[in-house]
Amino acid sequence: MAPTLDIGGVVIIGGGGHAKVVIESLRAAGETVAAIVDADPTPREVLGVPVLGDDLILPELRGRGLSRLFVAIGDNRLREKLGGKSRDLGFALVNAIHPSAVISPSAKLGEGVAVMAGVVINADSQIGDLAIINTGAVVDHDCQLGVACHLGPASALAGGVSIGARAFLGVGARAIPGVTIGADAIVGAGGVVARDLPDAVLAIGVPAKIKGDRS
Ligand code: JB2
Repeated sequence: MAPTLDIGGVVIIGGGGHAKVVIESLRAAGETVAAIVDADPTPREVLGVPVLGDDLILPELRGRGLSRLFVAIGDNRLREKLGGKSRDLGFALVNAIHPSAVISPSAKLGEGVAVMAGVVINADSQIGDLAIINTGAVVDHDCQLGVACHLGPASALAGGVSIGARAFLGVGARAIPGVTIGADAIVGAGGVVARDLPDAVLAIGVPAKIKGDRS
């Protein structure tokens, strides 16, 4: 365990690729990142942030006064689970919002949300807790995004789109106005959702067609 920790700094869960982008977004927003916990507790640094151990050290970190945390895990279900566990331990889930993102003042963001560089979120859209709005994604007006969903880089939602919990849109995927994408659905890279998708399906192509059932 490092001898000194910035107790105002953010604890990051996960030390992989997603964590790198999150760390740089937090720093760009003026935050300090104090420590990482990772399932692989091998002592190391990720972008200069020490990996202090695995999730078992979270209570100790909380006891040392660290109270702000971000779950930087790309897997939607695991991120949702770890977000709940962190709250149970008394951590507050902070948002990681890159300063280059343009977010409407009427949009509402939950907690533990990642909004990466170049994102646009327009009027009256609502983003659920632990969602990832990845680099360059666009969320037009009046969209509703569920808990722990993930919009991949350069994906785009037209106005009034609803996305269920833990759904994932791959890089460059798009959705036309007003469609609903069910919970746990996956839209493959570049896919265009032109009609509603039920829960837990895999849809690919232009227009996106259902190719699998994930339930
Ligand atoms: O339960 C866990 C756990 N499970 C895996 N607790 C903690 N504390 N850490 C966990 N991990 C760790 O998450 C792994 O040991 C690994 O270090 C990290 C996942 O790293 P990886 O680079 O494989 O995935 P990622 O989640 O950082 O990034 C994925 O999602 C992003 C959104 C990738 O698909 C990226 O390409 C994508 N941009």
